[in-house]
Amino acid sequence: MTSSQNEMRVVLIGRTGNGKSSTGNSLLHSRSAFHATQSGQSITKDCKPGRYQHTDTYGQQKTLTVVDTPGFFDTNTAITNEAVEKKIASQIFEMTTPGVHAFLIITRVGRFTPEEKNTVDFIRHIFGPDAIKYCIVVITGEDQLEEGQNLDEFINTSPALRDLVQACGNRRFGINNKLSGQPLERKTNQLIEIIDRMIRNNNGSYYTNDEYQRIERKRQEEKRKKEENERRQKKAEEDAVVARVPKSFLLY
Ligand SMILES: Nc1nc2c(ncn2[C@@H]2O[C@H](COP(=O)(O)OP(=O)(O)O)[C@@H](O)[C@H]2O)c(=O)[nH]1
Ligand SMILES: [Mg+2]
Repeated sequence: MTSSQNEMRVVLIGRTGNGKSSTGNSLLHSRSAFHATQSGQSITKDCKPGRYQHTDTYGQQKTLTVVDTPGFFDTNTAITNEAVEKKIASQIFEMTTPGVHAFLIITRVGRFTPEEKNTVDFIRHIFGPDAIKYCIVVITGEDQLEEGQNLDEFINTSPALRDLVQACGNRRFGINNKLSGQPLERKTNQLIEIIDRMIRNNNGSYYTNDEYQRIERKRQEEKRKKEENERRQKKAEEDAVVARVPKSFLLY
């Protein structure tokens, strides 16, 4: 098993207030890894990673990295500006190198707006056309579904949401982040299983592109230079010790 199979890197994307930070906390078994807020205001303009050691039903461990993002796709805010978009994209690249296993498009029961359908275009624009194969629509506020309504019935009430789910290969998941303990754990385990299944359908691999490969090459080059410097420094120190030893000693 390669180390990449022991890792799962997930990015949360969606409008502010849709439940990104809450879903991130649920996945990380934490209440405070990310700051969730009632106000619907975007708190930070930076991405943030969180980590959790996940054990699956077979006892296999993997490091789950979740990257929370600011409201990438908020309308009418400065965040949609090209420069900010680029900055957030570069943070996502840095935090998920060498690639992303899953983009979770977070939407919310009762809050879905038709413009959110454009999220897939943003993802294509930033990450490339194939990134869509790594997307799952996660609908938070499952507790707010109407009495007797299931998730698919809810999805079918909005043609735009149905289109979004279809664009994501019908991969969708409902979650209530207000749950806690075992019921919440069952939910997050199900979500991780869906991600695992998607990874298997994507030839067991994560999404990567030229930008990731450039960052990875840069990292490898920096690592090589650091090791080379350490080697040089060690050699210089050893030479200095030898130089300090009286010559007569070295003869014997
Ligand atoms: N009822 C309910 N509220 C939720 C759920 N998920 C998130 N929230 C609430 O929705 C609000 C916005 O959530 P937050 O995670 O900050 O959204 P973000 O802006 O996308 O990061 C907070 O008050 C959360 O407590 C959910 O599944 N059910
Ligand atoms: Mg948030």
